[in-house]
Amino acid sequence: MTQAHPKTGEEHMSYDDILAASGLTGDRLQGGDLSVTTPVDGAEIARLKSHTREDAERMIAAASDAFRAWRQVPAPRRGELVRLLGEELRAEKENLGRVVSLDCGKIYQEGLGEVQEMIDICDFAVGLSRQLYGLTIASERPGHSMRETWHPMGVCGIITAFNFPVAPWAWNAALALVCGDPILWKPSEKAPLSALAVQRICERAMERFGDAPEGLIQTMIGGADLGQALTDSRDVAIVSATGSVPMGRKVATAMAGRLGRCILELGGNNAMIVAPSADLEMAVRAIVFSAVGTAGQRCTSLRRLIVHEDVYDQLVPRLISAYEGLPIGDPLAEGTLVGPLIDQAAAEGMAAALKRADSEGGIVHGGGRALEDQYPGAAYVKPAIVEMPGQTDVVHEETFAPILYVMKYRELDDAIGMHNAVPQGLSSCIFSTDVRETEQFLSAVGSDCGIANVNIGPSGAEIGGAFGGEKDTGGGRESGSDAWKGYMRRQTNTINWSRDLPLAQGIKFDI
Ligand code: UN1
Repeated sequence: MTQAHPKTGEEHMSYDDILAASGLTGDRLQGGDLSVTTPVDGAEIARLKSHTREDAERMIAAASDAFRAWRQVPAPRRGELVRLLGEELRAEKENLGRVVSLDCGKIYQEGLGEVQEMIDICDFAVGLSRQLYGLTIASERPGHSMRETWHPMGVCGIITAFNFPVAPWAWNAALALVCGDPILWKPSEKAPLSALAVQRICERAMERFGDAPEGLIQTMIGGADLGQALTDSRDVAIVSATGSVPMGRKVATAMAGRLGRCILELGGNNAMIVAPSADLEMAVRAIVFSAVGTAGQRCTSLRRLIVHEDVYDQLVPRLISAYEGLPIGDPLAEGTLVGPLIDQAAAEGMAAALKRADSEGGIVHGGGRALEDQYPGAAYVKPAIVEMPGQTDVVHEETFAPILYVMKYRELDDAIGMHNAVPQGLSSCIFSTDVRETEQFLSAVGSDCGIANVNIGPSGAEIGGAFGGEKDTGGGRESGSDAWKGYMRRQTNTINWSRDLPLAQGIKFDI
């Protein structure tokens, strides 16, 4: 089964070979209840056996046992496991990148980028394993010291989405492992093969490591009931979930019910403000990458463009013509920039949003299905630009598809007002060469998002910064900076090294 690129006719590896190169072969892929199709052409590429709720309970118990051992392993030694994982990922970058592309339909270049994010966070976490720093704090009492210590927290459940089937797992996994927490992964049932490939890579790293406890790194395949097993169990200290706002609300509600900790990275409705002083050449490139990259299926995808009226007529026609030349097609073939949507429901969601935009006064450029004859079972679409008369209802929603709503502004304060008037708060950016404008955008009265950029698009964040956002995005932070603190428990210690017992706040209590 080889595939040819629609323009170049070039052929690439068969699906079976792609899976086999990552060790995914044989019985494991056959005879199960979960049909896995590739968005590339809609073909079934595996039938996996789903884990049951009982399996999930067993895995949680194994992870709890692993915790009792892993928390005692010195953090730099835990870092060694993550270092080996990074090495294995480097060796498997191309193979895994291809599986990611086949599994979720993103172009191979972006599949590679995702694996690179995994490698980067492993490197980051290895360094971190020697830097899980606490504080020393001045005590108000003579002969006393105070400090703050960070301890492993417990089992970390990781729920991930189809659009980034491996990198968000790695942001959580690499940190959790060095922090002393076993991990239990529930990948999207729409893209489970990447997770199986990663689990194999982890097993190799653990084998080389030597004495990793059984149950330290596990993956369970199946639907929402498995996610529920994680949120229901008091033995899962942390649940980190990436996905839709409704899914996040369910996780948050269940975790709140048992006062567990959750880290949420949910939807975005990310905007760019293009100011009159912007470098439009750069802006066009940034807009196209962030609006059509991953076929508009990133949580960080650019969805709203707020353009100053003085540059609107220069910018928008250039975008429309750039969109017309975009190579849409097989994501595994070289030269493709826009792969398929994940499934038919996603294409229907896009069509419905465009219809609503039209009825709300929008002028739609592009949109509609592509390559239907060649791939009748897949969901290829033409990315759309929609000129809107204002920020209408449909623009407030995140439609997981390549739709870019374009609106005009005159005053920066109004543009920032529009920018912040949506329920989501993940990523944002401004294109401007005026430092007053850019600093205002980054200030307390500027963007209300977790990520705010200047002269780059909203997507494609590096792993060194904390990743996440406010409002409906869920408030969690993953990846770099001090996000590791979300995977540990903080302990305040007061040590009396005097021969007296003074009480804090000067309280007298003589017996
Ligand atoms: C996601 O879409 O869930 O910033 C993650 C980015 C990538 C991660 C996206 N580094 O676009």
